[in-house]
This record gives sequence, structure tokens and C-alpha cells, in this order.
Amino acid sequence: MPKGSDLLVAALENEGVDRIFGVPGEENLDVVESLRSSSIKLILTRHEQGAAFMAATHGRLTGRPGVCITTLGPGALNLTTGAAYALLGGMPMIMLTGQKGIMSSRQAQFQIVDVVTAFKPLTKLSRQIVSTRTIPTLVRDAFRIAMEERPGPVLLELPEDIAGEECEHVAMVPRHPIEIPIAHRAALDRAAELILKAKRPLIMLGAAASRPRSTAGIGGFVRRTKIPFFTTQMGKGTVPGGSNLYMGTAALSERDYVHEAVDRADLIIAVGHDTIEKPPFIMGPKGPQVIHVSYTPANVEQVYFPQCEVVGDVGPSLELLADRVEGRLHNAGALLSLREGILSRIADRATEERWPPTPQRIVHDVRQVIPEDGIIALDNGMYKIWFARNYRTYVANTVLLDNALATMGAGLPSAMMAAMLYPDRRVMAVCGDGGFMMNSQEMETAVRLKLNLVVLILEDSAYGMIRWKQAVDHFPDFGLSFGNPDFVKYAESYGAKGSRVESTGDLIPALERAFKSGGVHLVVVPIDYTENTRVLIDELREKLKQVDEPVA
Ligand SMILES: Cc1ncc(C[n+]2csc(CCOP(=O)(O)OP(=O)(O)O)c2C)c(N)n1
Ligand SMILES: [Mg+2]
Repeated sequence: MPKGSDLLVAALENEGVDRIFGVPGEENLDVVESLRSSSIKLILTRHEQGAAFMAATHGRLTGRPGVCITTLGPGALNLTTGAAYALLGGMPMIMLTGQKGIMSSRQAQFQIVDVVTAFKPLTKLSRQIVSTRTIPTLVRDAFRIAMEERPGPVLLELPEDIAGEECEHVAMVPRHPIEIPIAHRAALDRAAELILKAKRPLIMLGAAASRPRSTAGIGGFVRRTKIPFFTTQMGKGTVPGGSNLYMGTAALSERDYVHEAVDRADLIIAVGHDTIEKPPFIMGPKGPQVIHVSYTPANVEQVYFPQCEVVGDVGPSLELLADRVEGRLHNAGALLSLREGILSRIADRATEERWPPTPQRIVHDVRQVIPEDGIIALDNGMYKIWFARNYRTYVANTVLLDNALATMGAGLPSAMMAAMLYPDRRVMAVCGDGGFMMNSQEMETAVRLKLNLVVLILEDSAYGMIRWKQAVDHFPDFGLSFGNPDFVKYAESYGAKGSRVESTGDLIPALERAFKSGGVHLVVVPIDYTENTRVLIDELREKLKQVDEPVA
């Protein structure tokens, strides 16, 4: 006779799950036993947070939920940051947590936390499984909810007595495809009218534009309308940055060079914008009108209140919108004359020899060693702004950055997931010395899994972004510096390789050597963060003083 845990694992197989990440506890042992004879691989991590970041990234990259498993109480609570990462980032994920038995209680309240309630604000659905018979339907429902727009995390708690209970076999619920409806004709007509009237239109690609299902249709819209576009941090790559319509990425909310185009636009077609991102521009009473094109309606914010909405499956809806305006847009390229000025100033100092290297130089050199389909996964720190601003992308989802929860600690686990899914592509984690140490224990997991992965650590012996903000706000330098382990020895102690870059000219060769030697390779380079103030404060402030002439 099957047990509850057998039904759970069969239901996961029914969903096409091939890996589960996590740290089991004694309450999960029936599930572990059921996994042993299943087609699903159990991937142990060294902290539950790493498991959640990997599972969420699986969802982000494939559109199908990644799955993670933990014990009750302490293990489950270690998933909170990963749950928030998936919730804000719109990443489908299933979290399976154990619990003490619910039919009798032989350990009183030991380790018991109301996990289901604790996760309510961090998930789309958080439920306890109370009977074996409901397992197939609950699992099917959990996957549907996690995947449907807006995607996100779901938690299912399986008490150990339900997991171990013998039961009749219950049939699985077959999967079937679900199409997302296309936007209403009236909405498309209204949007087309605004686009046809616009004198200086601009497209913005946001976080939801990077969903695996979105990317094809969006490229077609940009090509057919020939309207220049910029991206948010999480919208990078959906349309190649090599396109001659790319105007830049809004890594700051205002005043950056890309905002020269934004400020002059009279219409912004915001594709897939999700206001969980730090605002890519600030709407005001006088600024451009905005058409919101996405899977879900816009939420109204002080800084984002679109005047027109096209809600539906983004790719096919944009195709219909392009049908209405293609060949009739006389002002499509009105803002293009700004492009060269924006991009050339962004590239400033990208090849400077200074030691330690500038952020611009590091971004430039990383781009040289990553092929077009290679993936970089960023942790959170000051360098994220520089990568968002300066790194050109050619393929969707080749820059995995988190501009939603913006948590530290996700860089290494998300890169590991990318390396598991795409073993033939180059994958690099880019981490600060602070963020790397938050989940550095997953180096052991990466070595055990025999991943090919380069981890680039940018060393400033500080929580650099906060230290910079402290200086910008005229506080004295205090409380944000630390010491580091010897990263080369640290890597070697895990059975990985390690190397330290000793001159600016050695960064590219060191990264090349790391990729060519294979396995897990940690490369450490110091970074000169004086550019943060020189460019992001002084230079941009100076630019503001210049009188901006309208372009058309
Ligand atoms: C989990 C978490 N804790 C704290 C913060 C706030 N925070 C944002 S960036 C940062 C410093 C990052 O330091 P590091 O990883 O060394 O990168 P650096 O800015 O120095 O390049 C901190 C503390 C955060 N985003 N996430
Ligand atoms: Mg640092």
C-alpha cells in the first residue's frame, strides 16, 4: 500500500519535477524514502536559504516551479527570505515543509511554529495537508497557483503522520495547457490611437518582459514599430542590447543619461513593468503618458499611474498592437538622436588601466569573457547598479539580478541553478565580499554537484553600498568595514580553485583561465569604488545644470 509521502512524490513527478533542493529533518524522512525510488533527484544544500534561491531561480528561468524541502520550525523559517525573493520577483516556487504529527502529539510544542500562518504574507498560498486523499489535488493546485500570473511561491506543509500513513492509491490530476487570454480589442484600439498620436514615443521593457513565455513576441513588436526602447534592471536582455534601438537601462530612478530620453518622451509603452522594481522613472503630472502592457493590470502608485492599459498575454497582444500601428508611425525614431550620446557616456572609463579597477572596467572585462548566451548572476551590492547600467545583454535572462527584494546572498545559489540548467553555457556569479559570505557555504554544494561555475568576488572589505550611501548623506565613515578570509585558501578548502587578480590587465586572462580550467573557480579582484561618487553623484549633478534642449 502507498503512503502519503508516496502520493506526494508521485504528484511531483506528475508535475515534471526532476530535482528538489533542501535540508530534510526527521519529519521529512518518509518523503526522503519515497524520493529514493523516484525519478526526482534530492539535492542537499548547506542552508535552506540556498535551496529556496535555487528553486526560485529554477522557476524564473523555466517558468515551471522549482521545489525545495525543509523540516518544520527552524528549517521552514530559513525559507522566509527565499519566499519573499520569489514573491516579489514573480518566480514560481513550491516549498514543502514538514511538521509534527497532527493526529497525536507526543512531543508537545517542541519545535512547533505556526509555519502556515508565518508564510501567509510571503506566499500566494500556504496550506497544511491534512489527509492523504487530497494530496494529488492540492499539489496540482499548488503548481497552478505558483505558475499563473503573477507567478510566485506556494507552501505546502506535510505533517509526518500524514506522510507516513498508508492509504489507497489516489489518481493523479493530469496537467493540461492553459492559455492566457489576449488583451481586449477596445484596449488595443485605445493604445494604438495613443501610439499613433505620439510625437516622441519610447518603449520600456520591465521585469515581466523577461518571463520565458514573453520574450519572442516582444522582440517582434520593437522591430516592427522601430520605436527605441530602454529597460528596467530586470527587463534586460528581452530584446538584444545590440539592437540599434537600445537606449540604455534605467539603473537609477532619475537623472541618469538614459533619462534624457525618458524626460523628453511624450509616451512610454511600458511592457511588463512591475512596480516591485525600484522605479526606472518617476511619473509626474507633466511627464509622458504611459501605456501599461502586461499580464496583470498596473497597480497604482505615486510614481506609476498609467493612463492606458493593455492587459493579457504580452507577446500575442503586442503582435495585435503592432498590426494596428506598423508602417503608420512617422515619429517612431524621434528620440533616437539621443542614443549615441547616452551610450557613449555610459561607456566612459570602461578601458581605463587604473588599479584597483573601476566598476566600469570590471563590467567591460566580464562582458568580454561571457559569450552572448552566457549568464551572470549578481548578488546585491554597489556593483549591481554598474552592471545594470553598463552591461549589454543579447539574450533574455542572461543577467539574473534581483531588483525586487534586492536581498544579499542570492548570487551564488542563483548562479548554481543556472549552471545546472545550462551546463553548456558559461555561468558566472558576481558577488561583493559581503553578499558572497552570506551563502558561501553553498560552495560545497557546487563542488559536490561538479558544476562548472566561476564566482567573481569584488573585494572592498566593506558593505560598500551602504558605506557609499553613508558618505553621500555626509555621515562619517563608521561601522561598515570588515576583514575577509583569504578567499583563495577558502575556495581551496572546499575543493574548488581560487585565484587573485593582481593587476587590471590580468582580469580578463584570470577569468578566461578560470572558465577553461572548469569546475568551481573563485576569482577575487579588488574594486575602486571612488567612481560611485564621481559618476553617480558629481557627474550626474553637473549634467542637471546644463539646459536641456527638446529634440523635436
Ligand atoms: C540580506 C540583506 N541584508 C542587508 C542588505 C542591505 N545592503 C544592501 S547592499 C549592502 C552591502 C553589500 O556589500 P557587498 O556584498 O560587500 O557589496 P559592495 O556594495 O561592497 O560591493 C547591504 C548591507 C540587503 N540588501 N540584504
Ligand atoms: Mg563589499
